This record gives sequence, C-alpha cells and structure tokens, in this order.
Amino acid sequence: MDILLAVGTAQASQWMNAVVHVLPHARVRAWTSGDKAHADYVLFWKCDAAALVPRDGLKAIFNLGAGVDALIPLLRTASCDAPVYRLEDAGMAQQMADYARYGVLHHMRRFEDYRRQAAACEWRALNALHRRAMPVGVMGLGRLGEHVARTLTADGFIVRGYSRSKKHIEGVETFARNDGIDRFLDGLHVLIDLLPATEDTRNILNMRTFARLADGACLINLARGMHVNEDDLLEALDTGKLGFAMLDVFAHEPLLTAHPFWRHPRVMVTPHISAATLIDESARQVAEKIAALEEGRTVTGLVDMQRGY
Ligand code: OXD
Repeated sequence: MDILLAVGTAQASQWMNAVVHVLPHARVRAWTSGDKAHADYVLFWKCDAAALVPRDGLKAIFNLGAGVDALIPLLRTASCDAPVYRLEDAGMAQQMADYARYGVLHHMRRFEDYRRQAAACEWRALNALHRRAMPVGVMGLGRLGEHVARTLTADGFIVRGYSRSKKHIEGVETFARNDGIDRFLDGLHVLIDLLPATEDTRNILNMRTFARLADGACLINLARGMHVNEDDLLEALDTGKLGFAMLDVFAHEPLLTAHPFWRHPRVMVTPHISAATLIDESARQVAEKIAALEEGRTVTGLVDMQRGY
C-alpha cells in the first residue's frame, strides 16, 4: 500500500515517524513537488494543493487536523474528488474542554475583575457568580463541542448547545438552527464557539449575537476567526456588553502586532493552541481507519463537501 504524506509544517518528520510506526507494511513517502504517482491514501496538512492532484489508485484523503476549511478550496483547485476523512477527537476534545473550563471558571470566579483590582492594589471581595445562575452556551456540537458541553454539564453548569441539526446530549438543552438562534443565546453568561467554518457561520458572532447575551458576558472562541465580526466584538467589549473575550483563533494568523486584540484590557489572546494535534494518537486513528476501509467497513468522520465539514 502506498501512503503519501503531505505535511507542510515543521512537524513533517514527526508525522513520518509516527505513520511508518503505525503502518509498518505500507510504503510511506513524503510529498515533493511534481509527485503525481500512485498513492492509496494521502495524509494532508497545510501543504501544497499540488499534493492533492487526482492520482492512480487514490482511495481517500485524511485531513490531519480538526478543521477541513483550509483543505476544501485546495481540493477544488486540484480537481480532486476523493473522499475526505477528518480527525475525530484524537485527544483534542479533552484539551478543548480544559481550555473552555478554564475560561468559564475565570468568569465565574470573577478573576478578570480581581486582576483589574489588583492592578490598583484594591482589596475588595466581589459577589461571586453561582454556576447554576450563569448559563453557558456551546455553539457547534461536533465531537469537540459535544465533549465540552458534557464536561461543563458534569461540572454542574447549566449548558445549552446549538448546532445545525438537532442533537440530543443528556443534561444539555439543545437548539437547532431551525429553532432560531435567539432562544439559545438569550441571557448566556458564557458563549463558547466550536462551530465549523462555513459560509453559514461567517460573522455569526456579531453585535446582534452579543446583544442577546447577559451584560458583561464572556466569549470564548476556540473555532475560527472568520466567525467574528471584529469591529462588533471590540465595540461590545468597549461598552461592557461583553466583559471578557478569550480568543484562540483569528481571521489572520499569526495575529498582526498592530492588532487591537493584543492590547485590549478585556481580551486574552492565545496563539491557536486550544487543542494541539497529538501526532501519535492521530496517526493511530488514521491507521485504524485505513484498516477499516481496506476491509470494506464503514468509517466515521467522512467530510460532507456540501456542508463543508
Ligand atoms: C485546526 C487544528 O483545525 O489546529 O484548527 O487542528
């Protein structure tokens, strides 16, 4: 079996070692410019569209990250119509839940207010928020969003979930796009974004969205920067409609030095680290899926090109 590894990041050699380890009987090669040769499977992350050209024997492409939004236009450029599988969790859900939980606790215990007070050497206890009185909303209930919603529910928070189609998650009040977004948003104290990046979700976090939240609410964006209308977010923070934003993803990454988010007193910026891809675990998952495909078994994580995720 021929595996073509097309990884355009500094971790390419780590991926090579991991893939060789989990697929010891396969011929694994790294993509180089001009390679149009036979491959059964292409494993792709942040590489050149030319690696995706239709090739002899190609059965599937594996996206070696959570989001397929960057891959889809490259497939179009390369005129490739092979099925695409995404990574499912592979250790990312726990990391997302850790990040989200940190943000929710930060908000509940008013650490942002204490940080400001401390800067002025002000010793003053504030009324704490109570977890049952500060509903948390998770937008996007895929593998990652569902895990975050379940984790926060288990922590005793009142959690609402929003997704394109109706999902049932024990203990979570769920809303589908057809129900309208307003009932989901109304009065949320924390809004966590884990939506996929599609044309439907572009700019979904805008002034209208923020206006429905509780005053001083917290936004945690773990999904994509293209979801945020940045001017609206800055205005909502400046007026106090939003009290705090924890942002891990941006429309343009790395975030430019001049960007106001860096210096905004109510924004915490992290450099797209909410869930790192765990290479060994991910390679194992890909190998299991390849084995299943080879045996004609059904494999989950197939990307729906029409929906875009
Ligand atoms: C992503 C990732 O898709 O880092 O953002 O996996």
